[in-house]
Amino acid sequence: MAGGELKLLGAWLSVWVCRVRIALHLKDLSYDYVEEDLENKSDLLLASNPVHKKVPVLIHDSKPISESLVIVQYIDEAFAGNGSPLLPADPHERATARFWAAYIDDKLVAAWLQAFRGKTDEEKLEGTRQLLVVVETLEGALRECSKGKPFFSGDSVGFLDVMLGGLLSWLHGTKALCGVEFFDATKTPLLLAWAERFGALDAAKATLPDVGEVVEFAKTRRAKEAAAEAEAAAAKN
Ligand SMILES: N[C@@H](CCC(=O)N[C@@H](CS)C(=O)NCC(=O)O)C(=O)O
Ligand SMILES: *[C@@H]1O[C@H](CO)[C@@H](O)[C@H](O)[C@H]1NC(C)=O
Repeated sequence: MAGGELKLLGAWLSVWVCRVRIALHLKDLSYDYVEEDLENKSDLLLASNPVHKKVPVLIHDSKPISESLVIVQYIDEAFAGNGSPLLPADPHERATARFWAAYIDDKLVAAWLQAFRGKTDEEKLEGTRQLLVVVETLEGALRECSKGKPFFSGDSVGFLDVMLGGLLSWLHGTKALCGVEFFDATKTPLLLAWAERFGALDAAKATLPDVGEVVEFAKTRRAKEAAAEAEAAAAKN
């Protein structure tokens, strides 16, 4: 088992940071958590992730690792002796898990953001339409990956569960923020049951932010952005 000091640079609202915290919890690893002010980033963050300047960054024995997808795989490899592996052993199953993780990062996030902050009502509507397609596609992915078991990875939580699970508080806020339910008993019963099961895990309860706080934060930020845009438009005239 690899040892060493672990420090995580994060932000409480970040779904990407949540992924890493969930993985660290599942592997029973203790770490120093540093909350970053994203409006005023620390020198450590700027030096550790000079390319993107984003959280999460995991620093293991002074060596930084960035990008949630990369970090979670790193944790799985560097601490292989802790708990059960997150990624499956079979190369094709590993590839499938990574494929769906990329789908979540590309398609799900793009549709969600468009539904949340499209510039016009039409743009938002198109976002919610895309979101519904994404959710049904993910329902199919869960059906295929889980093969009737409780998680994407089967009997226990794995890589893809962590990848989607990190987003859980925000996904529960979808109705309040985007106007459509993400988890729907009729359309996506498997995902709905998965979300309940995942949310009940210690690793989720200990790491995921409160849904109400996330929704409040997002609404406030959206209102501030709208006010700034209106001000900029008024200044032009
Ligand atoms: N693809 C990255 C996304 C990370 C990301 O977008 N982090 C946001 C916080 S939610 C951030 O640090 N933003 C600061 C900025 O863009 O200046 C990952 O998976 O880790
Ligand atoms: C930015 O952070 C530094 C130290 O991390 C602090 O001294 C400074 O007051 C902060 N500035 C603002 C505007 O919050």
